[in-house]
Amino acid sequence: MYNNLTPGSSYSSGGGAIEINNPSGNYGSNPNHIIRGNIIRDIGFTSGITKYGIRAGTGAKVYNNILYNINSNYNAVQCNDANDYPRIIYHNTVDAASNRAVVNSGTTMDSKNNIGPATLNNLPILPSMFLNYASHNYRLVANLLGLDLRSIVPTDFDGNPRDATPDLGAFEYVASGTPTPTPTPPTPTPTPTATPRPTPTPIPSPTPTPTNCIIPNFLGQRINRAQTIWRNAGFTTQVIVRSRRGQRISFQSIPAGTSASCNTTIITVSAR
Ligand SMILES: [Ca+2]
Repeated sequence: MYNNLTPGSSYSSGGGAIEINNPSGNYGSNPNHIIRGNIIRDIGFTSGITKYGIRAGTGAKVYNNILYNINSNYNAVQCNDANDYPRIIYHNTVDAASNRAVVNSGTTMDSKNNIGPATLNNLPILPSMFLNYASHNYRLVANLLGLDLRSIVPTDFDGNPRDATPDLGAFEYVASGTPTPTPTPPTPTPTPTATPRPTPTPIPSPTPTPTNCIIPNFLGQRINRAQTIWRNAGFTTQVIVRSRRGQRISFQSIPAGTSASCNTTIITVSAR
């Protein structure tokens, strides 16, 4: 029995909205009933009547079913009646208190990869597991790793294949939809560029600036002062003096006011 929507009903008191009866234990071999891909919801309370979501009264595989809004007086999945054949309860999403999600009463039950029960290989339900818990969209927002039961449950409620790491509940997590944003790689710290060491500019040897001095006026000066006058003007060379009898200089070989090298200029003065 599969792909049914079963709101608010029950076979009878002690039965389920989906009911596997076991009339007098008459099965000669495991009937292996299959209950998959159903939505069972909105089972209300009726005083004096027991109503389950799914009741497995004999051998059955119950998987990829969704159950919610089952009145808190009732168990969502109930395994009871004769302990004849195993009840395989895999990959159901049971939105109910964990102690009422999948309940076994004296049968050989194998319960794994269900969301709902707080038992080994199952997980109690949390609203944060789902795309929209409030509106009963129980598709997963992330992987919810379970056991690999693909030999029995190869696909999920939507028909998507169970991957190599099957997820708990009726839905395999499918990462289509909104892609996980690729984290922006951190901006690499730039390798500091080596500051080139400046090539030292060679300090030019100073070109000796020829120092010039101004030729002084010797005319009318005493001949014996010629060297002093020359030196006072800044020249370092020796004045050539030609004197006859006169005491006063009447001739100089370079006119006064001429600019000339202080260190190399040779001047001749004479008196008559
Ligand atoms: Ca998976």
